[in-house]
Amino acid sequence: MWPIPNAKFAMTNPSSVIFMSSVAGIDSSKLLPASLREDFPILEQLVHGDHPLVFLDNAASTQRPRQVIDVLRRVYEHDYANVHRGIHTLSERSTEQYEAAREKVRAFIGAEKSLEIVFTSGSTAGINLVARSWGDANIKAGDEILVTTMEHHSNLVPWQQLTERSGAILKHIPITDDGELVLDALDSLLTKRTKLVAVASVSNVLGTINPVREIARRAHAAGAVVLVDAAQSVPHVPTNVRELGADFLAFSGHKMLGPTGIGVLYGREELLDAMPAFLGGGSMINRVWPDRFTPAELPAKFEAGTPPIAPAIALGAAIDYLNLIGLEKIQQHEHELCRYAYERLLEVDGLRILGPPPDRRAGLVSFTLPEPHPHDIAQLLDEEGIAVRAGHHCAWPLHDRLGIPASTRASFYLYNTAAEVDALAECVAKIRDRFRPRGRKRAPKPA
Ligand code: 7TS
Repeated sequence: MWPIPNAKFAMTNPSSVIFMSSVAGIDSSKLLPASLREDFPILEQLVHGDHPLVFLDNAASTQRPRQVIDVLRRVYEHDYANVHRGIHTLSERSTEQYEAAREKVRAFIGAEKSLEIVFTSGSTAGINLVARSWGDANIKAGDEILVTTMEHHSNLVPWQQLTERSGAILKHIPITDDGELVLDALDSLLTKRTKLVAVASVSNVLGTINPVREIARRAHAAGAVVLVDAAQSVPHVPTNVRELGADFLAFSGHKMLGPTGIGVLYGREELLDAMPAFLGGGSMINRVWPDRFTPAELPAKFEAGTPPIAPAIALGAAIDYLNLIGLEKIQQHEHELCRYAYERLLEVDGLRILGPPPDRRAGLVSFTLPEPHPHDIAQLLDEEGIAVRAGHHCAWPLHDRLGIPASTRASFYLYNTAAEVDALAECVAKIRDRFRPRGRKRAPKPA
């Protein structure tokens, strides 16, 4: 039997007995110890009266352990000053820790050099940087940019804007009804005119794990550059940019236990070097005259102005925390929770899960019910203390393709438990029963 995740949860939730009753379908040897929840103070609270918070909105943003919060506090209480400017003690301390964080990021994603790591404010900022700097310099009318039907708007709109500016053409790798890429279409979609393939490594709605390595291999053979939107993969699965074949790769700190306002753009040195500076201002220059400037070396060339100093240092602490637990173990934990959620949610009559089966997906489950609307489902779950996201999840074209206006999404991270999956499934079943059209009986369970 799965151990009670924390004593408070079981004691303060009268219905937790029900939640605990059906955990036989889970292999607890594959889960992380629930005691690590003690590192996350925010998870200890009750919401809407006596409901323990069940936080299943991690694909939107995760929570932070004390170890990360403590580093933020230490930096501001002890070490903070602007970086790469002062010769004084605090500036030197700040600069040293900021650059140490860059080195941690480099090692975490297997980049060759730390000058290939550009600190941004998040995935969106990183992708826009590439679209503006690399895109404006390299894309012209008639060129083609290839994305997929399942992209988050952050990896779609910047390319739409680039095609508007340049007269280039945007094409999409289609998906199957199961939410997987139709790789066979790649051969005809990749042409001599394809200059860029921009693809999410994991879909934020379907959980689909895309075959990025294979896509990159074929894109490179066609002479195209590959950008990976890794917002939903770097926090959850071991990543090696060189093995993946990524020329650019973007992700966000707040989705991996770090603060908001910090993200990373990895770019191959050769590409970053050849790109014009994007934002202009302090720090990104080598020399300035009244009428011109020369850009700084990498990565400063792309870090104009005062960067997110404390958030970058705290991102380093988040990486330390993830490394301590081990990304393989985190991945296995999420996979087991996701597999279990998949199984439990499918017990709910009429519930449709979007995307591929659990063995081919990352740790999130989006679903719809015939009734009520996903927003109502999310609100009713919230009343029970369960935080999920509802809507189009910034993937409107994907929802159009699936023929639905919206979906409800539960997304897991290292601190979630099987009991929380049970809480979700029990509440969704209750909601389904409440909204079942009058006179309709529950369909018999399959034998
Ligand atoms: N790419 C993907 C695949 C994402 O899931 C997100 C955020 C982004 C890019 C943008 O990241 P940001 O940190 O720059 O905002 N996804 C979500 C989500 O699914 N719900 O809220 C934000």
